[in-house]
Amino acid sequence: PSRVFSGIKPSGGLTLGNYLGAIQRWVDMQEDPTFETIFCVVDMHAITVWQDPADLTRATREVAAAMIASGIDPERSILFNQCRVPAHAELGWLLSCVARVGWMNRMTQFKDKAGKNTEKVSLGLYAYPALMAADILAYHATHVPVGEDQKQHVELTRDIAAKFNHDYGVDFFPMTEPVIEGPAMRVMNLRDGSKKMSKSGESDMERINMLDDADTISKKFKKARTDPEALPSEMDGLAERPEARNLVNIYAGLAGMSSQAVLGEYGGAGWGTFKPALAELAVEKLAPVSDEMRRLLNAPDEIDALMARGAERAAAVAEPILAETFRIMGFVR
Ligand code: AQP
Repeated sequence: PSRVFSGIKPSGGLTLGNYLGAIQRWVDMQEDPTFETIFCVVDMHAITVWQDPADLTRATREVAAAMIASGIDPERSILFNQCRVPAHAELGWLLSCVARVGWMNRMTQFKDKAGKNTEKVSLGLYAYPALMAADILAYHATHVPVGEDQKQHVELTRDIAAKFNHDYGVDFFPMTEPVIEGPAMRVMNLRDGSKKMSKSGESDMERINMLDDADTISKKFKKARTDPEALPSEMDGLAERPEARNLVNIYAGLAGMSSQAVLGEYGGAGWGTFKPALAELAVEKLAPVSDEMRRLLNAPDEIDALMARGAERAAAVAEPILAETFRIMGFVR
């Protein structure tokens, strides 16, 4: 069967980018009977940049709550947090010894996140794509739904799998496919259409958080950067207008329609019409999810118990794959 693995870092409050680019699509995959689905709160990735311990604890539960509130069913899918399954860290080390430094040097996300400061960031930030490869390959996952920004890391996972198979003369790790689709595969920053919407971006005004209330959502869309032009009726008209395109794509992602269909409805409309409509749609979609998240977060013990059960199921899949990896490499255990 096809096996899906994906994860989210608990590195802050979740954004509309995480929701549209990841969680919403995971729910669709869970509903597809051809897929077995495994979703992980990748807490060990979060600490590649400093996390206050209390924030990490809170964000870990928030990510789990967001998944459950959005429709991830912890019975049908395997839902857990990464640190509970040691196979991730163990396979991460093995695969760090397969990955090449030259490959890591090409990772654009590292360059974006480290900026000019490459000497001062953690070694983990640099090495983390090898841990991500382990997350995926520990389950022999065949499909990884991700946003555009993560495509390069899934391609790296394939390179690592191929080199392992080649070096040890086996056909063991699968060639995992990234699954990237939909209008919201890259949700951009509301203040700068050339940057992606991120949990850890500087200003809260540049992102919609899943837990924002209706007033905050309206205010953020109202203040979102745009241009003075009305909306065109064709997508071509948005080619040089990144901020406008982003808002149209967000609308499309929330409404479950194509961006072209959104322009079919709103072509010719000004921002005074479109922004309030977008805010209303976002509130309509997010309010039930955030209400349920708040309810779940009032019972952290229940969330923890669910993740612990998920971790047992995850370990049952990953442990034999890890054991076989050690065996292939010649370890005496
Ligand atoms: N802006 C986005 N548009 C579409 N998809 C996005 N994703 C993240 N941002 C967007 C997708 O969400 C999943 C989980 O991402 P992550 O939390 O593991 O890491 P990230 O991509 O680094 O997310 P952030 O929000 O930018 O976090 P910080 O600021 O802490 O680094 C992935 O599938 C990702 O593609």
